[in-house]
Amino acid sequence: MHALILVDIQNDFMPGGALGVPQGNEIVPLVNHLQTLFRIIIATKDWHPTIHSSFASSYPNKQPGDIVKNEGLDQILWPAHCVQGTFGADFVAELQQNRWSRVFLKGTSQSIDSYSGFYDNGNRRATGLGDYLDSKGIKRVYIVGLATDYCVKYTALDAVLLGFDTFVVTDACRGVNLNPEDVGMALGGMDNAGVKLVESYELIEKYAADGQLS
Ligand code: VGL
Ligand code: ZN
Repeated sequence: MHALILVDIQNDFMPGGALGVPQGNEIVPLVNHLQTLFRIIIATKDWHPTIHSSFASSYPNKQPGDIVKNEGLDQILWPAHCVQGTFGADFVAELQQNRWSRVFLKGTSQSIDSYSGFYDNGNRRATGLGDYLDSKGIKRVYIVGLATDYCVKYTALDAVLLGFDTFVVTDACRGVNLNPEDVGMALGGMDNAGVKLVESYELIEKYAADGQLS
């Protein structure tokens, strides 16, 4: 069995949002099309408390982009984003949501961030996504969403570590690129770790030929 995982396709990650990902909006129609190829679709949602250790605004005299030590980990500081219950945290309205099996929340603990959809950045607490996939007999995951160089990357790396056959659909992702080479580095790192990088046309053609993706 295979599943499609939609990572953090939320208003604050759209251009103009609090943590706008350049061209992040462009993936939405493609992600909607890819959803039609899957029976099991799971979404992750960045869901932070108002004061969160990843927000520059939570510290005196810190700016987005600064790095602090938090619980022994390097934490990049971001503008406040995806605050629980706000419009910015909502899924993008154009995203089809009616066929999703489950939504997993991440970044909900004030004291530690969570880029991966599976675990927080200190690997301390699981979101439940891994157990859920196991309970459904999922062996292969296809990952799309935002952002390539953060949450997509760490979700994919954890998926490999957990033993899933892991694909990232590169044209259905966009990155932040704080540095212009970040997305390229993230893709290289995923490739090295055993993530399979594919483009959406490969899935669409395979589905048209076989009627299934596995
Ligand atoms: C993300 C930075 C902070 C992401 C979430 O979804 O990639 N990036 N929070
Ligand atoms: Zn976040």
